Amino acid sequence: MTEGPHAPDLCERDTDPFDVARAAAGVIADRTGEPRHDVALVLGSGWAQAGALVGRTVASIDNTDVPGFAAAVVEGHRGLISSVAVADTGSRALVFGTRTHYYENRGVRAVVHAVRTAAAAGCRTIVLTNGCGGLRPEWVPGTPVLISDHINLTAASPLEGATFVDLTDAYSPRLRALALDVDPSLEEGVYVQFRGPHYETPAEVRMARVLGGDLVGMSTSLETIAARESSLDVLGLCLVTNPAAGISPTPLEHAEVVRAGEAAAERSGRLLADILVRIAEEG
Ligand code: 8IG
Repeated sequence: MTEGPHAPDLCERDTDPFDVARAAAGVIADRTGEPRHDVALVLGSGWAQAGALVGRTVASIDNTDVPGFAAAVVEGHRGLISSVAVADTGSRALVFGTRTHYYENRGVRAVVHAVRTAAAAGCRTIVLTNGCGGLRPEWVPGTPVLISDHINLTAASPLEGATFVDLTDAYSPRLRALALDVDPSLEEGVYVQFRGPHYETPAEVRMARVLGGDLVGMSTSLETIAARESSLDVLGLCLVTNPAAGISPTPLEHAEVVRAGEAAAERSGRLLADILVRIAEEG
């Protein structure tokens, strides 16, 4: 990789995405003054406020200054990569304020670039958060749910060539136990990644249920696959922001969802902060 930060060519067939990730990690190290980070955090819909509670932000870099990253497209997402000191643990978190979704058509490499950059920056653990639809009626908007496993319905993979990665326990049982220790009332569920960007039909939601799903969304699964390829331990955290299509008898009002998300921000923020402290303490 000799290209500058504005010409990463992540999509070029001849480009090694891991070279771009190493270049990105180099820029992050230079710009944050931190040669290595310990844990990575990807903030999905509904988690931005929660992310602010994680610790003291030491440095923030615009995505567009880092090789392979593009500006955020989803409104309400910030295209910032931040270096955050986790409480007084001495642990440094690399916080991605936004993600690239598969439906953006930038290619799967772009979708998992943050994950590979986190690994290249020294992270051993990644916390992937998202906003999603819930398949269980009791999960009212604002309910945080741990991902226990996933079903990838994108028909895509971030792995290229004959790269066989085991996905048994892809969502670290150790980290799930740690999260449950922080908050014993947390629920767990199977996350189903659809391609999007449209939401599901009620028939597709019923299908997801039959398949064993509990949550529907448009992210996370492909990132988890890439994280396992790079030997990162994964914790997946969903914020149910709406009942999936056809689950609620009445169409949900957007204002209600927003209120529920705001009401949940304090709980999800504290949860995230406490989990990162425990990860810092226990590795
Ligand atoms: I926020 O109901 C959010 N993201 N696929 N379905 C899918 N993605 C989502 C949903 C949902 N809610």
